Amino acid sequence: MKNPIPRIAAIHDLSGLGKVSLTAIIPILSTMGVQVTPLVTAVLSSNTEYDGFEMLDLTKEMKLFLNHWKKENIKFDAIYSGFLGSEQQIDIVRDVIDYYQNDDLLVVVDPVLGDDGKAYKPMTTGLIEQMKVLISKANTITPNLTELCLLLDIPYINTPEIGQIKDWAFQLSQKGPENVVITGVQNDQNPHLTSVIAYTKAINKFWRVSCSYLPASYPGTGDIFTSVLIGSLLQADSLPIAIDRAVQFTSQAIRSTFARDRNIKEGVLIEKVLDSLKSPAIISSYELI
Ligand code: PXL
Repeated sequence: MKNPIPRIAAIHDLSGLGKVSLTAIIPILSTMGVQVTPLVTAVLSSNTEYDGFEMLDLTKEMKLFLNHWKKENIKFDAIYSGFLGSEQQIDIVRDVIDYYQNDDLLVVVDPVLGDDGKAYKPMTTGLIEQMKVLISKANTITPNLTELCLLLDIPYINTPEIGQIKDWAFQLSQKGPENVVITGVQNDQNPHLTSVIAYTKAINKFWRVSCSYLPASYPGTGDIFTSVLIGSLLQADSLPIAIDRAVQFTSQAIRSTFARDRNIKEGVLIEKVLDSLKSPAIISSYELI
């Protein structure tokens, strides 16, 4: 039977201090009318930006929890994975995708591997190789430029030309995903703008959504962006409109936080702007490129 409201399996960690992963994903998707069923990868005292955080790894429990789910007759409309700490966890995500596969399943993989040209410390070569396999099972992926370069085995360039980025997006789509959404692209013509560049394979079209750039980098904004993107796709918005809503919401959340004297590690104040997600998409600044 069809779910009365869309249900998503969210495979992410739960961090106490600092708004990232499930503490951002659950309120955003609930506000957008989506039921989140978490498969928790780890529990942390805070996000990893804080010194001295404590962490409980749940890889072993994830397998047990998934075995329990398999005994219940549930159907997912979407699966969403983010930061994964080991090759074993990536294997489990592949198992979740294979088990719940159906013609309408939306599979979104945020291939969290690095930023600013560098892989994050815990990322091993093996984990990057496994992530390349995982993205082949996704409909939609949301890498930043660093992650795109790691997935394509190419050297990192900070501000590539738009033609180059389009070519890379196309190359990633050839590995499997229908939609490739590249986040945090600096505009090569205007340093005051930051853009998301995307490619939809089925209609062979490239999109750009831009917003003004603020000089601050908060943890969790990638999770916020991808959650709104998914909520919008599950409301049957087109990809460029879903990106537009995600860019607008993330930018509003950053703006609601930016002018305050607050520790950056705490992330952004999504509760200030959550209600804006209840309105349908307002059009819209996407461009066909
Ligand atoms: O995706 C952001 C994120 C998720 N999980 C943990 C993090 C962060 C960012 O800092 O520390 C534990």
